[in-house]
Amino acid sequence: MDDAHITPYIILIYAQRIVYGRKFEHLGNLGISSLAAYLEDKGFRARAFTGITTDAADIFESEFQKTPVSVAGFYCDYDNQSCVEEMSRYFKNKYGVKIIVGGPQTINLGEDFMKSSRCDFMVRGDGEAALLELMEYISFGRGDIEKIKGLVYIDESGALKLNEPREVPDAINSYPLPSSSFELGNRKKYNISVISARGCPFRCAFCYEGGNTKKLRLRSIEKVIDEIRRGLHENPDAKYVWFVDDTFTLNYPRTREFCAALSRLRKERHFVWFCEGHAALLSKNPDLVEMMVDAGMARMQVGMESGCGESLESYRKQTTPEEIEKVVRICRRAGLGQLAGNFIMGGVSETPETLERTAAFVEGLHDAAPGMIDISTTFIMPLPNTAISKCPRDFGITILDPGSLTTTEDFPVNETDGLTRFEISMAARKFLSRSAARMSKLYKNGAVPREYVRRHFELSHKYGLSSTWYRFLYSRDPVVKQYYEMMILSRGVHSDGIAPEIIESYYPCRTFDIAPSCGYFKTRPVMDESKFIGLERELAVLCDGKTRLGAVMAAIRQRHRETPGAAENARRILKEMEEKHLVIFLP
Ligand code: B12
Ligand code: SF4
Repeated sequence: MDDAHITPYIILIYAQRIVYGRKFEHLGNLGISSLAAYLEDKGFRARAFTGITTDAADIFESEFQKTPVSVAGFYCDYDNQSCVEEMSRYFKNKYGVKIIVGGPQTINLGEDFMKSSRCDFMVRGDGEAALLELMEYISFGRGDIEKIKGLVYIDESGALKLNEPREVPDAINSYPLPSSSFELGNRKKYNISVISARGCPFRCAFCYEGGNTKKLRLRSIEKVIDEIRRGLHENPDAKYVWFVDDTFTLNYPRTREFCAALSRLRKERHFVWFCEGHAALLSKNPDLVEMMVDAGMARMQVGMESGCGESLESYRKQTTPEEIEKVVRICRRAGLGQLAGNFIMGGVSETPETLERTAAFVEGLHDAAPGMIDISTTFIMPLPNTAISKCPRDFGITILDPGSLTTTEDFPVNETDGLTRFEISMAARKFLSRSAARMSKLYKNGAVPREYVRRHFELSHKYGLSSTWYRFLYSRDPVVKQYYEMMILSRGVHSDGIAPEIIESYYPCRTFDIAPSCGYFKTRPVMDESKFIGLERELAVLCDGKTRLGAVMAAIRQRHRETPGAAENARRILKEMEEKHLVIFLP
């Protein structure tokens, strides 16, 4: 085929390095998949790839061998900047393609990055229109490079050119829907990410959006629902929709309308969803949380950041510890499965005293809603244009590694006037251990309702949503694990949920290995003479999941016909075993 007839082809890449302590978090990158859909709609060939660096290099190579690729585009954020720099250089040297770098971190990149990465262009801000104009220019020589807004490049004289910035586009509703058909890699998707609005009206001092977003732009609910429907259709294994909006709950009437639309869609195809909420708004609208839970919200994240009111104020978080606590109680009442809360370690004027207050605050949150809250920590990231990166001293912070080259999320890049980097790093570890100790105590004391334990097993098994409660407590207890897995996978039930007239037709089934040497958890009985005795031992053997309760009881009555009350005793013991998760009833 004549070159003139070959459709220009761009591969857009979001690549992460896999470093110590990190697993690849597969959440499709909407930035590049939206761009791929946009360019395809305009007649270009465009594909998006999200994955680890080595896979990205292999995919590019294999595509390049099949079809001439003229452009490689990279998504660049704070974290993958150095890998974009290297990949860009490598691709340029090996394939000679044009290289374009976009994504949030580009506003911080200039001449040094362009020269070392050998990239040809950088695009700042929303990329749709700029990338289209640039592709037209690169592929067909159309347009004027100096007039492409938001573009950064090095001109023929070797000088860095910063074109006029592009206005934030409002017309996001007219963008075509992203589609898996424009993605490379053939990976099965278990979740779908969707954005229902771009931008955030808040101005939090540590957050990229807080420093850079100019305005909130809402997409039509109809369009978002169409996108989810398409995503679910294209990915039959996906059961979890992740709204990546900065704050999903900003507009009360819209959120309400959204919930109604999501409930309707869930009747066509079952799924659960996640979103980010703002504590100030949620604390004033408890009914909103109820509506969201009813519409399938299984997990929500609320930016908690600190347990100290004055720190939240310095962060301009526009919320208080009291409001956060109120939201926790609201979520509990509404029956939310998982509430994620993130806390900044080594943030504004952090000292051992502020850390202590935040740790005590978290314990209080766990007490208010045992089994519901997933706590995580983060360090300060000097993201471009944020209040903290511009004036760290105003926050009692000193940035020691602005390029983030000495951290992989285990170590901060800053110190505070009260804490060194090592102290902050250790403080995060201690903070999480203390939260875990409180979780463990609540669990062992029976404060976590069984329904919550069951729900966390269900969220993990059916939707891939494993909470810290599930990972570090429930699933580590072999008996509990077996019990709830049988509940979820084999429709096992607790006898309280069975009508008395039919209970004898159910099959009681033990949830542990009968071998004496199996060596259970310290708290769990092993099947030897000393620990499992009398009727309990007999029941453990009889409850094999193959014999109906009626027959089990008949056997007990027969064996103990000389002992008055043996059957009642056996029923009581069976109930106790059930409470210890040692027996479950199967239909
Ligand atoms: C979903 C999400 C994630 C997901 C998926 C990653 C992703 N980027 O999609 C996960 C959970 C993996 C993630 C992780 C991280 N994230 Co994140 N994440 C987001 C979030 C909430 C949504 C992203 C999104 O879909 N946006 C919507 C799309 C349409 O916009 P966009 O991505 O910006 O893309 C547009 C432009 O940037 C541009 N563009 C993008 N790529 C390209 C490429 C080319 C060639 C061109 C021309 C243009 C272009 O055009 C796109 C369309 O208009 C954003 C916040 C936000 N509102 O964007 C934070 C955000 C991107 N994350 C951020 C950060 C800091 C991180 C972490 C470093 C946090 C951490 N410590 O773990 C990690 C880094 C990765 C890692 N270590 O795994 C920061 C980035 C700031 C920065 N300067 O880099 C943001 C902005 C959050 C914030 N407010 O601070 N994140
Ligand atoms: S932390 Fe959340 S609420 Fe604050 S500016 Fe960032 S996205 Fe908006």
